[in-house]
Amino acid sequence: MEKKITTLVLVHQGEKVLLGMKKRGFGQGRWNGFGGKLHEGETIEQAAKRETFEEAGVQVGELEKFGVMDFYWKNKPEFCVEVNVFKVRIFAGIPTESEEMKPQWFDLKEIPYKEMWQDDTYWMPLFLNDKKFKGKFIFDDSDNILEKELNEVKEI
Ligand code: 6OG
Repeated sequence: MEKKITTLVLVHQGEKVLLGMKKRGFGQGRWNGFGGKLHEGETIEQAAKRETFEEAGVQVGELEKFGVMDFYWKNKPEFCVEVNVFKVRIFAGIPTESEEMKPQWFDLKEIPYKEMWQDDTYWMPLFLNDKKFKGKFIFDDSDNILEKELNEVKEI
């Protein structure tokens, strides 16, 4: 099994959430939080902060871990992406476009789910209501969900 460990950071302040349009690579053309793979020797938290700075130009304060999910693709059974989801409420700097991401604030009532990964539709409402979760999703070739498992948990 080839497991890719990744991070995902969403800045959530009151009625707004900061998302970025992914301009290249995995998930291109979708709005998402900021994040990516770990560099050698990094903890998950260090990688989460570094990626958010590289992709959106903001320095984040405390990271709160909200979820862990495993993603699989039916035609690639030996491959898994683990996404560690963090919430950030405080940051320094001005969200700035990078080569990888174009950041934009969204009102919680206007989250662009149609232009996001399908799994976001399920876990984002929990996340925005401060609920923690664990999940597993299986996708087809076109990134449509074939199977899902998502549970609210007390502790991650
Ligand atoms: P790079 O491999 O480009 O980082 N990611 C996902 N995010 C959501 N919301 N749903 C998924 O469902 C995802 N799969 C991966 C993790 C990839 C970034 O995309 C996230 C990373 O932040 C399949 O470095």
